[in-house]
Amino acid sequence: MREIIHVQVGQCGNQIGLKFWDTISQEHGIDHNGMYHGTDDIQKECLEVYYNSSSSGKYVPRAILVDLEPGTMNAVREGEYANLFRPDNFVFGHSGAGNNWAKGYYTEGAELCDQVLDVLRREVEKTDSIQGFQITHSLGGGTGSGLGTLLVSKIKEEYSDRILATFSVAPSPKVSDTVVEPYNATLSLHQLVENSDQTFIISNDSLYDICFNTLKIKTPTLDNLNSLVSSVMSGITTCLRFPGQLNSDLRKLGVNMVPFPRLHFFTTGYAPFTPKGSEQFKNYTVSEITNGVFDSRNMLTACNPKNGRYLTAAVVFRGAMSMRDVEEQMVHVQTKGHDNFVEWIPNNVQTAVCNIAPKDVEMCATFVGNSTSVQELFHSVGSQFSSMFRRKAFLHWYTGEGMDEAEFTEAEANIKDLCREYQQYQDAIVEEV
Ligand SMILES: Nc1nc2c(ncn2[C@@H]2O[C@H](COP(=O)(O)OP(=O)(O)OP(=O)(O)O)[C@@H](O)[C@H]2O)c(=O)[nH]1
Ligand SMILES: [Mg+2]
Repeated sequence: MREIIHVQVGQCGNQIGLKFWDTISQEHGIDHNGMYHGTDDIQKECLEVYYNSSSSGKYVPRAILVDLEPGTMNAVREGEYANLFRPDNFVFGHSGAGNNWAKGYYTEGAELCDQVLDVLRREVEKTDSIQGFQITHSLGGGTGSGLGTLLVSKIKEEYSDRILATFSVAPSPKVSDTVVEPYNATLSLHQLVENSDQTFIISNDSLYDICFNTLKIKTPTLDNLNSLVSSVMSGITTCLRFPGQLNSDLRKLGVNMVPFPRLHFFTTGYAPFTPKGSEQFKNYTVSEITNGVFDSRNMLTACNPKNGRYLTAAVVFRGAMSMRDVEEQMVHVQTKGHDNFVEWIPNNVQTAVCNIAPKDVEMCATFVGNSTSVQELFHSVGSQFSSMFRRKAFLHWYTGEGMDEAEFTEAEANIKDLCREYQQYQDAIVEEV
């Protein structure tokens, strides 16, 4: 079996990680204690990808839960999933990283890192033929961003032939009021450019807007935002968890989605989003779902795909629907928006259909795009970074942890280069041969 080991780091990483396990456990018929009560054998077929099975019949997530403070872990241990996770896989410190990337990467986090890697190696030993790792974290805090990206680089070093994917939550002033988030996010992105193979970017800005504008939630909570994240994570991992053809492992997804190694930052999207209470009035068609998933209002990444071009994209449909219907609709959206796709990568949109719908919806689609418009998000974080860095504001918190100012300069330059690369491919046209 092609196993995946999941690592959730920091408060945000743990919250969205927990929601992910909640969602996929329900989809696979696994209860809070790890016991299978499914109704369809198909739920069981690929369980080993994300779960270890024990001789007692219990399914245990291949998950490691990490934080520099004990609070988040205690919440898990006292919550409804207290018995699901392996107790040895909770790794935590006591001090926190206080929103400081340098504490996560260089000092407090570096001290905890070996302990996490020990647990990780033990999990790897339990696998038969591991395909890779996935990490959930935020980019704006100290632990998930600092220790999270330290783990990314260590894992990449030790398991260089395996795929490393991250689900990375980008900060938004609407959701948080911590001033140094652009520093933490830029320093993290600098690491992810080099060491991650695939990064699914989820912006708190977009999550907030979807909750507020589309779902009509007046004061969205983190829990509301995280439900959207788990729908998308469940959608993206569908083909890894259920038998099927397309992108059925992380490597295939990477081969199809990443035309140049540094350009592995994916925008994500989902459809349908239905306000609570109006579900019973909706009867979606494949056409609505397909149009929805390409609509910029349904994107969970803070950039407008209309301002860029797709190098590649993939859509995973779920539910009972005809493949032919899906194919027709996909051709239709691509023809209609053909300027939005680079023409020098033929057939750059992949489609998968999984007949098993998620819980509570009859059909849905999840979108993954490698869009040059993602540079908008990098520009936005980068310009906030630069305006503070120019005046060396808050820098002492980082240099106080032993960090060199040069690393700030390098991170800033790397993100600017990345934007230039995206722009170059956005402008590229087919050349006559
Ligand atoms: N979507 C979402 N974002 C969150 C959540 N919790 C925190 N964030 C965002 O994550 C960033 C802060 O990072 P945290 O994950 O809280 O920080 P941490 O990794 O625990 O690091 P420190 O607490 O600084 O040691 C901010 O941008 C928050 O808006 C969550 O549950 N969901
Ligand atoms: Mg924290």
